Amino acid sequence: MTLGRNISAAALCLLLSATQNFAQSPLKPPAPYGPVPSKYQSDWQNMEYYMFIHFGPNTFTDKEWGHGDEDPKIFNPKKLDARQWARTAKAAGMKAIIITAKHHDGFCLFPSKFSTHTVRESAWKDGKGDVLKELSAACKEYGLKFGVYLSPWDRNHPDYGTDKYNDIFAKTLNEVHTQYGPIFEQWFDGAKGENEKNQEYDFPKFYEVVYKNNPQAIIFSDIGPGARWMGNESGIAGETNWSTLNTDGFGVGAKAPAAKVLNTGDEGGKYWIPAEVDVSIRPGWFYSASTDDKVKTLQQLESIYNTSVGRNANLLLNVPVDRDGLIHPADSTRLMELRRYLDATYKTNLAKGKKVTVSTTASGKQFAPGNLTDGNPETYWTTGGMVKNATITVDLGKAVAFNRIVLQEYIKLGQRVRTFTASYWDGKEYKPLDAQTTIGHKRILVFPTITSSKIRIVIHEPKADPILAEIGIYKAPAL
Ligand code: FUL
Ligand code: CA
Repeated sequence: MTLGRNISAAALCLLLSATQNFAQSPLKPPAPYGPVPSKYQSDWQNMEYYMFIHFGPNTFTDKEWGHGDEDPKIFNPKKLDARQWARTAKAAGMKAIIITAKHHDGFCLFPSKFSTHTVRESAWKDGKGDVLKELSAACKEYGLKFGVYLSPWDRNHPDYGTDKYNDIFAKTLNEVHTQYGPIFEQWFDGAKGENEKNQEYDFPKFYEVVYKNNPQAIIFSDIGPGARWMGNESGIAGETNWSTLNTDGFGVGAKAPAAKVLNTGDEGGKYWIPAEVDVSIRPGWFYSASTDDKVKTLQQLESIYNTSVGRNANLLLNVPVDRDGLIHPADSTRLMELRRYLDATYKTNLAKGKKVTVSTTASGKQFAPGNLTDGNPETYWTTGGMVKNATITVDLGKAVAFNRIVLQEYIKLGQRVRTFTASYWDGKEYKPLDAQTTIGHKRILVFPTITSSKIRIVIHEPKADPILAEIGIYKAPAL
C-alpha cells in the first residue's frame, strides 16, 4: 500500500531525526538540591582570594578602635599610592580589594557630605584627596574588583544613637555606591563596643541602597545575605563547612547565630550564604610599626589558605597600609612568597587527563567520570541517582609523589557531599589517607608526601546524588 509505505517512511524519518536530536542535544542536568548560589554568588566564590585594607586615623595613632574624637589633621599619608596597593594585590594573585571606607571612628576616606570627619578635614592633599576615588581607579587599571567596608557603628557622628542616623548611614552608603562603583562586595561590620550608645540599624534600608546601585554586590555581614562571617578572625573555617545557613529570626552583631554555627554553616540550612574568612597578615587590623616583625610567616599563611579556600570559604586577607600610604615591604614580601608557593604547588595537576573509574555514573558523556580530571570546573560527573557509597578511582598510570588532593563540587546545583574518605594504593591495597565531611566549592586535603599510582575517593551517603566537578592531585614543595 502506497499510503502505508509513505507513512512508514515518514515515521522512519521522524525517528531518525529524533535520534539525531537525542545524540546532539545535551541531556537534562540533574535537578538542583536545596538552596543554590545566585549567579553573583557563584562568580564571587570563584574569586577565592582578595585583599582587605584597614586604613584611617588609627594608622596614625596605633589604635585598633579609634574613639572618633581624633584630630582629622593627623591623617596625612604623604606618599599615598593606591596603584602600589593594586599592583601588590594583583601580583599576589588576589582578585579584588575591599577597603575600610569608614571604620568605627566614623572617619570617611572620601569627602562625604554627611560627615565632618573625613579626608576633607585632614591634612592630606590640603583636604582635596579622596582615597576611594584613587583606589577604585587603580583597581580598574589592574583588573581588580573593588569593595567597601562601612561600619554602621560610628563613634564620631553626632546623630549616632538617634532616629536620624539610619537615614544618614543610608545616604553615606549611597554616596559610596553611586560615586565609586561598580562595587563587588559591601562589608557590614557587626562589631560594637560595650557601654556605647544604642542604635537599632535599619539593615533592609541599607541593603536596598546597595542593590539599587550595585545589584551584583555581595552583601557581607554576620548573616549575609550574600556571604557570612565565619565566626573567628584567625583564618580557620569549620572543618565541616556548609554554604547553607538558617537566618530567620537572627540579626547582625549581638543577634547573630553563635560563632560556632557561623563557622560550620547549617547542614540543610534554608539560605545559600557561603563563608568568607577575614584575617589579618599582622596581629592587628591597622598598621603599626610595632608589628613590622610580626607579619605572619609563609607557613602560617599557607595554613590559612588551606583552612579557608581549602574549606569552602573565600579568603579576605588584610594587608594594612602604613603611615606613608603604602603597603610595607614586610607584608608585600610575604604576599609574594605565598604567591610563588601556591603557583609552585598548583601549576601541575598530576590527575589532569588521567583515567577515572567510578562505581556508578549517570548515562551520557555529559556526566562521564572523565569530566573530573578535564581541568574544567564547568563539567562534572554525577551518579544519576542516590548511591550510598559512590567510589571514584583516579589512576595516575605510574607511582608519583604528591601531598595535596583538591576536590570540587559543582555547587551551582547545591552542596551535597556530607562525608567522604580518601585512600591511596600502596601496591597491594588501598590505605586510608583522610576522612572528611563537606566539600562545597573546594576542599583541599593536606597530608605528608606519599608516592602512589592510584587514589580512591568514596562518597558516603550524600544528601542527594553527588555532583563533582574536579579532582586534582598536587605536590606542594617542602616548606
Ligand atoms: C571587626 C572590627 O571591630 C575590627 O576593627 C576589624 O575591622 C574587623 C575586620 O572587624 O569587627
Ligand atoms: Ca570538570
